[in-house]
Amino acid sequence: MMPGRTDEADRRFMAAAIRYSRRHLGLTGTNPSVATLIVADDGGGPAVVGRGITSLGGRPHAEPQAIAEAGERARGATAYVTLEPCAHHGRTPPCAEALVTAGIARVVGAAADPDHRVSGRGYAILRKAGIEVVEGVLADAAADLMRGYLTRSVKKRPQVILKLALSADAKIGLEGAGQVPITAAIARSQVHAMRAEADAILVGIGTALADDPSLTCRLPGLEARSPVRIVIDRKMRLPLDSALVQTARQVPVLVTAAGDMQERRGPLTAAGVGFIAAEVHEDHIALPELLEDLAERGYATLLVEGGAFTAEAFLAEELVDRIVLFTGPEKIGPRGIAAPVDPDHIPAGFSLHRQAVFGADGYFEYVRNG
Ligand code: AOF
Ligand code: ZN
Repeated sequence: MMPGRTDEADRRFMAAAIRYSRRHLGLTGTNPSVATLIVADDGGGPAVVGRGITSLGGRPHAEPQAIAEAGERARGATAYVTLEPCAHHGRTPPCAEALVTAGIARVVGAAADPDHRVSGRGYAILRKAGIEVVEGVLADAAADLMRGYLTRSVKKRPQVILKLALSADAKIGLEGAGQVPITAAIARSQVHAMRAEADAILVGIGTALADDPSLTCRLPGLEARSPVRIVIDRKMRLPLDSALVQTARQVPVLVTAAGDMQERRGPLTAAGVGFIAAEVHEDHIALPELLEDLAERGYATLLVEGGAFTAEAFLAEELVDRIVLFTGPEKIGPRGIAAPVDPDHIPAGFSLHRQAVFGADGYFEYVRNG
């Protein structure tokens, strides 16, 4: 086979594996959602004979499932793995060893694994057993979907995605007007899909009071994928009759609890709300410490949905990894609340990563460089 053709086929199967890995985003706990495709050529051209994806909650891993499906056809086949196969004995035996035992001849990997128990050891086990290993195929695309896992592993905080909806004149709402519709149904369903893929959603108390949002995923069939909802609430002002509190028994709500506000906990606790003991710096909840706490709780991706004050605070402390802006076609006017960031004013250090159009609405996604 021509070398060029092999590369092309490798990229094609890896792209399919990466697309497949997206399916369990937000469902694998502290594990990344990894996919494995086993591809064999029984004479009729290469074909997928086994598929695996990290299970709900994080285990079993992807590889043993793909191997089980492939059965004997795994012998001599190529395995496409979106993350370096693990090398450690956890609750499951190392996936690298499982690939060796199954008789896989060739492993094509995408992202490297920073987990100190893996980090190069997985590939080393494979090579030692005589398996041909190609590393780093579509590594950036795979890492893009695992950014939560990678950020939590390396920085000990969740990946922070800042999402805002902007009017045509770069406003995010109107003082005292509650929720102002900015985008139409397609863009809104994209927001709900982002919620499903996140581990936690956060808003400031200003937004909770002004908009009374419920912050759940309401895509038909995906309602159960609503992640935990967090409110930064220095003075614990979240009303008992708010949509968040009223739904706290269906989808968890956590309120940042500063030490001097203990007396407000009782009624919220009775309503099913939980608390995060938070540090206060200069009368504001300290964000780096809060993020550290969220990472310890196992949250790998945090979706920050506003408002302006909260968005500015995360941006000012350089705690935002990704900015997603939805833009609507109508203007809100001079009385509107100015957006802290808009497509013409993106902070230094971010690059445009993806752009799309949903009807009359726009979608702009920026990622922090490096
Ligand atoms: C794989 N395949 O599908 C996933 C991997 O706690 P454990 O034993 O499940 O190990 C967690 C680590 O396993 C995690 O930090 C990452 O290094 C790796 N995830 N590895 O071979 C998979 N999800
Ligand atoms: Zn594994």
